Formats: sequence, structure tokens, C-alpha cells
Amino acid sequence: MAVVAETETNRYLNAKRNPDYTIDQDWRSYTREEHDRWDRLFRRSQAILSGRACDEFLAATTALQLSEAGIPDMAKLSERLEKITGWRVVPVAELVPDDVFFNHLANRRFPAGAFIRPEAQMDYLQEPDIFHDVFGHVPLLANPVFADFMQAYGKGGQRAIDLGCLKNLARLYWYTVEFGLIRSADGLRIFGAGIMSSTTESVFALESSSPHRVTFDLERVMRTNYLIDDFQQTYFVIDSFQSLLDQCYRDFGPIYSWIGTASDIAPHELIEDDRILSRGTLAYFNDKTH
Ligand code: HBI
Ligand code: FE
Repeated sequence: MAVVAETETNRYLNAKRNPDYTIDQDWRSYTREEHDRWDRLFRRSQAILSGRACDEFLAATTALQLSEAGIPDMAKLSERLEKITGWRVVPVAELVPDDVFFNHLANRRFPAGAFIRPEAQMDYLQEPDIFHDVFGHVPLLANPVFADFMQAYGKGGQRAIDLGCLKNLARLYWYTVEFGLIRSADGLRIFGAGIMSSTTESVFALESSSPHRVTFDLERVMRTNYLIDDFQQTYFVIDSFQSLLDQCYRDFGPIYSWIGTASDIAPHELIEDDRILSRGTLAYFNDKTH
């Protein structure tokens, strides 16, 4: 059976790759089981995210007609998305090289995994599958300000590679696009796709007493390491998408040089300048290391 599970995980690894690493989604090849898995993931997340996801995300999910009607056809989804912010969603088989990824973002193309997670990994998988990418990332690309931020991030990516500071820029992406929280009139809300596409982390990030919650600061985030295989120990909170976008219009050159002289910050560490919204107990983290 293991063989079936393996091949089931990502059958797109055999797909022909274009020079820009995109592939043919071949929407007709999805099986009834795979469409049903999308529907169960979608239903489960929607139930958890009402009252937890930011309003912009919930509104965009409706506007883009994302629903429990099976796995979306990226070409049709792109027609709807392009009319709103000019972004398209392009199918890829797996993580693409950083420079290719940044070039897509700089041209308002979001590379989305075409495979859907296997039954055995419904709750968590490390590689971005179509549910993480399309359900988690795509809706906010319909928000004009966030759409501008994502393109600015892509344009900054090549420069970060040239300056040897990709690590710092990847942290900005990680603590916002993947695991960011945002202030709202009704309290903290989720906008990061890594949280959005995980029902357990959606609750943990907002309600657990374990993690720290700290006001976003660009330099601080760029110095902070992160965990790729577990919940985050610190979540950063932005005031608005506009405030995040405004940060991106600064010249990162001087920031990179200052950061080069400063020490990295561990995922669970707090520093003196932090504007702490809630200091965590780190109980989840400490229990895991016992
Ligand atoms: N490729 N398909 C895909 N999706 C990603 O999210 C992605 C990637 N390549 C590189 C990457 N992310 C990150 O390392 C960049 O933030 C640097
Ligand atoms: Fe992601």
C-alpha cells in the first residue's frame, strides 16, 4: 500500500516542466477522491476560520468563488483573479528555485502546487500542496494592497539574492505571508497562509497562551529565525496591509547591512525593543523538548 501512498502524494513530479518551471495542471486528471479531499479540507477550514481569518480573506474567498466544489481549475480561477488585481495562479510541480519564484511574483504570477496532500497527511505536510497555495495564499492576492506587496516582495527578491541577503528576506515572507497576524477592530485575525491552511495552527496562533505575539517590526523580523516543521513560537502582528506595503518601499540596502552586523534572534526569544502584545509561556515548545 505504501507504494500507492507514495505515488499518490505528488504525481505531478513526472510532469513536463516549462522553462519557467510551470506545468500543465491537467485539471481533468483529478480523481473523485482528490476532489472530495479538497471539499473536506475546505469545509473544515471554513468552519474554523469564521471569526479567526481577517475579513479581507473571507470576502476574497467568496469573490473568487472558492468553495467545496472540488479542486479549482487554476486557469478559470486566474480569469477571475486577473480581473480584480492582475494576478494569475500558475501550476507548478514542487518548490521552484528562488530566482524563478521571485520572477513569477514580480510579474503577478503566483506559483501554486498542483498536487493535493494524501489522505495520510490531511492535517499537516511540509511541501505546499494545492490546498495550502490556492486556499491559503490566493485569496489575499485579490486584495489590491496585499497584491502590490506580493509583487514588491518578488521585485525585492532578485536584489536580495544579488546582495546575499535572501535569508533575511525569506524571514519577512515567513513571518507575514506565511504566518502573519493582523489587528482588526474585533481583535487579532489571521492573514498568513501557513496558519490559514492549518486548522490546528489557526486556533493555536490566536488562542494559545504558549506563543509570543509581538508587533511587527521589519528589522526585527528579518533577524528572526523560524521553525519549518512545527507551530511558530512567535507571531508578528501588523496594523494593516498598507503599513506592511509601506515598509517595502524603503531601501532594503542599508537595512541588510545593519542586520549583517546584528545577531540572529531565536524563534522563541524576546528582545528589549519588542512591543509585546502577549508574552507567551512557551509551554507547547517546552513540553515538546522534554
Ligand atoms: N516555490 N512553488 C514555490 N512556492 C514557494 O512558496 C516557494 C518556492 N520557492 C522558494 C520559496 N518559496 C521561498 O524560499 C522564497 O520565499 C525564498
Ligand atoms: Fe506558502
